[in-house]
Amino acid sequence: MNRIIFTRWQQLTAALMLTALSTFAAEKKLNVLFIAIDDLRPELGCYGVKGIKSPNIDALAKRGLLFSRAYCQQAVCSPSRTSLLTGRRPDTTRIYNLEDHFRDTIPDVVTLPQHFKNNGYFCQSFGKIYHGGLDDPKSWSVPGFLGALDNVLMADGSRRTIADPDDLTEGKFPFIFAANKEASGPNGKQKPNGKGQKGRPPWSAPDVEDNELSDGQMAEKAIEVMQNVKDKPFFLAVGFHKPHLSFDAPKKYYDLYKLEDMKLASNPFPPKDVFPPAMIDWKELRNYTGMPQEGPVSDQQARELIRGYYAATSYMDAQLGKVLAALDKLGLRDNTIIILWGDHGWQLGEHGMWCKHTNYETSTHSVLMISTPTQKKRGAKTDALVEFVDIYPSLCELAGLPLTDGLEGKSFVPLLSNPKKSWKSAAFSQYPRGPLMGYAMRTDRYRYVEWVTKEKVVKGRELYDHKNDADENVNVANLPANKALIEKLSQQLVAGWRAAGP
Ligand SMILES: [Ca+2]
Repeated sequence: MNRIIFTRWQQLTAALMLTALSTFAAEKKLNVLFIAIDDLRPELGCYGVKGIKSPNIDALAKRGLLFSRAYCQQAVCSPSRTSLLTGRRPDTTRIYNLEDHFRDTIPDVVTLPQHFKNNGYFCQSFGKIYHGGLDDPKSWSVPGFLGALDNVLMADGSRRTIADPDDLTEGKFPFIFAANKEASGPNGKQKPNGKGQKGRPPWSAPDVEDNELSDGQMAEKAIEVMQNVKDKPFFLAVGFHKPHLSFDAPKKYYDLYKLEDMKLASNPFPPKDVFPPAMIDWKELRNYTGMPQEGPVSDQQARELIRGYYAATSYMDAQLGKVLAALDKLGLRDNTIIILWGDHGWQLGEHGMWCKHTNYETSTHSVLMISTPTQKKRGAKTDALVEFVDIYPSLCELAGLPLTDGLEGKSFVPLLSNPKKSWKSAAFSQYPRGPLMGYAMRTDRYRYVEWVTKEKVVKGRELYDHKNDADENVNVANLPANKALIEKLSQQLVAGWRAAGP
């Protein structure tokens, strides 16, 4: 009898505590600081990379959970961001390019920030959250701060405003180009050849202050708004442009790195037995002045590009540090969820390729970490396979918001308390190439890709065994010995994310 009373008392206490907790959640909503970083691959100290200086991201990882195996759903800006922000995969958003808008394909979708806005949050974006020119006013409480290069210092000391970094041409901004030529040294390897469509080099190291380039300005604006809205629940989305091309960063960040220390990729060749459509000719980089129109970059250029990527990353990291310091100074850390993600990976010369746009590990594997006020384990790492579509339901759970309909990811919140928990059996990405769609699946051990027609006829397969071949240098899909394995993986790929758990 006593035991029954005791059990009931326990149940009652638990119920009361739950009510108290949910009342607390309702009264004291957790803020969200949502940090998007353009083209950031896991080339960071906290991911075990030596030589790159990313102290602020590393410090955030120490205060949160780092996802060592997070995958984007399509390795290019707008499809990846649209998928993440709507919680749906590209075959549902039907956004596979940089032109179409999801309001035309899935007009009534409730985006992640829109859902927070509908639940009483102040939502604003800074810089690139949706891809340039494809913003979504319904997502925000007020228009975003999009003046990416507002107020740029000119060589004559005057200031100019431009809306789009792609307008950054030598004619309009000679000081950046002059600094670049100077930094290139007497060999003039970076001298413009006049062929680049954008008319600017892929990197520059102007001797300017942080806030004379766009990410510095964005950090200042985000801090200013954070101060103004600190007393209401907020969802602030800060989208840093770097390390996206062109790698423009103040000279002091270039001074952190020596060109001769930059390590070239060990595999500057296509995978053995590759299915050719899997590869790209990295036109995005070739468009920049001084880059070859065909064939590989020189070793000197490769080192300059890697140094540029590192310098741009360190510059962005320093701006992020200012935003996080402001959050601390305002006493908001204890009431704010911080999530940081890169929108996809980047090839730094692996397989002889640059930029993104592939289904390889180098393109689909990106950065993800989260730090919440309540998490018990800090500085932990999880090897669980997670996908960017998981971010939407995870933030809902952490903030105590209901899930919206149609989400195609799974909240990874259980991993915060148990990073070793058994999780998804696979992560899925895809990339269109001409008439084909490449469907990629990353399991614990394998990367398996099928290239299919509209009618789902398989035209090519790739299989990389990460146990023996972490760099994906040998496609073993066509080996007779792997026939049964291919059959099994193909079934798993076709069964898709719904069957992958957890
Ligand atoms: Ca991007």
